[in-house]
Amino acid sequence: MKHKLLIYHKDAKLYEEILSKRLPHLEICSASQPEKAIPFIKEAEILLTWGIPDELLKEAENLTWFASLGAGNEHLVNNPLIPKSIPFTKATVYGEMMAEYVFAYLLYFLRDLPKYFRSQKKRVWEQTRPERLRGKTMGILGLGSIGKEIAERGKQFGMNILGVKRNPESVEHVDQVFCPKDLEKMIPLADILVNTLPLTKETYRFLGERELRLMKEGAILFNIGRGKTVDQNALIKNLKAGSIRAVLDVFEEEPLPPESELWDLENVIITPHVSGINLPEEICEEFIRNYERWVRGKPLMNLVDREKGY
Ligand code: OXD
Repeated sequence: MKHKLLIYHKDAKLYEEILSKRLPHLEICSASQPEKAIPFIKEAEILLTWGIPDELLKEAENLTWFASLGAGNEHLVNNPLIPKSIPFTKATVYGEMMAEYVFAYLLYFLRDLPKYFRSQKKRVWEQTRPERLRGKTMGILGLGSIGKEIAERGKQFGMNILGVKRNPESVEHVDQVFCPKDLEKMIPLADILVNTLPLTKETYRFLGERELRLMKEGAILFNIGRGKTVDQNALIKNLKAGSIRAVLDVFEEEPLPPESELWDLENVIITPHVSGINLPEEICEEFIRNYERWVRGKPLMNLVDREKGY
C-alpha cells in the first residue's frame, strides 16, 4: 500500500511536481484550499505545510509526521492538534539564502553603493575609500542552521565572529560563543549585530532598550529572525538618535503598517520578510532525506524541540 502525503500550502503544486517524480511510490495530495484537502486529510500520514486550518488538522487521525516548510514555527509549536507523540520537523535549508541577504546589505553600506548610484546619475567621478569587512566584528544572535551559515561566510571575509547561543558550546567558524546572560558583554564588541533568533518565551524582546543602547556608535543591526525578539519602539528611539543603522526584514507586526515611523528613517533598510523565502527544490531534497528515514522507521532529522519552541 502507498504511503500518503498531504501538502498544504499556496505553492503545494510546485512541491507535488518535485516530490511525485522523486517519490513515485508515495500517494500525494496537494492543496492550497481546504476543499481540496478535505477528502484526503483523514488518510494522510504525513503533512507538509507551514500552516493549516485547525478544522482540517483535527481530522488528521492517521498523522504520523508533521513536516513544517518553515524555519520558525512559533505559530504551530503549541498547537494541541499536533500530537506530541509524533515527530514535528522543520526546514533547515534557509541559511545560505539568508547569509546572501546579510552580506548583500552589508556590502551595500561598506562599499558605499548608494553614493555611487547617486554619482553615476550626476555623471560625477569621485572616489571614496571603502570600508572593509576584514577585521570587523560580527555578533550573531542564534547559532542554529541560519546563524552558522552566516558565521562561515563572515569568516571567509576575514571577520571576527562572535555568537550567542543558549548552550554556549564551541561552534565552527565562531571565535567566541557567549551564553544569553552575557549578551551585554558581546553587544558592545560588535560592529554588526545579526539577529536570527526564533520567537519563544525566552526570546521575546531579547533586544530591549538596554541592549540596544549598548550597541557601538555606527553599528549595523540586522533582524532576519522574528520581529518580536526586538523591542521595536526602543529600536525606533535608538535609530532616531542616529547612532546605529538597521536592516530589517521582520517586524512586530507584518506587513509593517504604512503609518510606521520606520519607513521614513534614513538609517533603515526595510524588506518585506524575504531574506529566506520559499525554496521548493531545497526543501524537497531535505524532505526526501527524512522520508527515507521515516519509511525505515529511523529517527527523523531536524526535529522541533517542543519544550524549547524551535
Ligand atoms: C520561516 C520564515 O520559515 O520566516 O521561518 O519564513
